[in-house]
Amino acid sequence: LDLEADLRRAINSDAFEPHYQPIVRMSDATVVGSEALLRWRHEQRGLLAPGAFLDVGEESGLIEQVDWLMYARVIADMARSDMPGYVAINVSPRHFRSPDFADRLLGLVAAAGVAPSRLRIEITEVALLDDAPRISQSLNLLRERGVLAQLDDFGTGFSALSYLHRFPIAALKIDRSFVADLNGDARAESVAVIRAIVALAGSLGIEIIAEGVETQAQRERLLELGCTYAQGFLFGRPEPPA
Ligand code: G
Ligand code: G
Ligand code: MN
Ligand code: NA
Repeated sequence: LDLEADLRRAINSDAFEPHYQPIVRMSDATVVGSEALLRWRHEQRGLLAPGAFLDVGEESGLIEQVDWLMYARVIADMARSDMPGYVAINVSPRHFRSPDFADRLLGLVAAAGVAPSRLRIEITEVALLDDAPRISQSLNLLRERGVLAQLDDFGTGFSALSYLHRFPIAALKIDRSFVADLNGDARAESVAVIRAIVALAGSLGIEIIAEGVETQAQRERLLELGCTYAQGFLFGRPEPPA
């Protein structure tokens, strides 16, 4: 079982497809956008989520090619159908090592006739640690053209607050581990972390998206805590574009 060899073959046969999960305004469940989530249609093993192959993709560097195939599919879906709001793609930190990442992405969007403001990118804090000047250059160029960035899995990494004014970040996605703790007897630490993130984001004009919202009780608690947007099984699972 050689996953790297399988991944190489899958790249040649373009065996990747996006699924989409809605992002909603929690107060009235209006869909404001979606996140595009990578799936691999593996010949023997069926449909694989990134957890099954992301490590191999990152270590081998193959994730860059996979991502470009994925982005082309997403942008084709956006051109073909009127998906509500924005679509957020996940961007591996590796991409910021290429100085032409932003131009290449903007080129795909322009060629498809898709408005750049319909696209967002999701990055993790790891990306921001790498090479700050180059990354802020890419993020600034994308923002100038209308492609906003959201910071994924926020609260789990270094969460250096200095990122937030050094880089143009439009939204923070609160990691689902904090949301999972918001039950009847919510753990005080998770509530404190969410409160702090909400206060910080509010003062910087950054949107908050809570991830992994599964219950009505979590939704109500998050609204009380001042979170505006959410993603999770309560509102919708990742689904093929149709
Ligand atoms: O849907 P799932 O739980 O398998 O997604 C797990 C993680 O995989 C996501 O949180 C995201 O960070 C990563 N991921 C999803 N889609 C993509 C993609 O298109 N490219 C990259 N590089 N990572 C992705
Ligand atoms: O990029 P990111 O790591 O945020 O990817 C989101 C992942 O979380 C996807 O793989 C998706 O399948 C998963 N997910 C989305 N909503 C929920 C949820 O409500 N609960 C749980 N446990 N996982 C979720
Ligand atoms: Mn994401
Ligand atoms: Na996330």
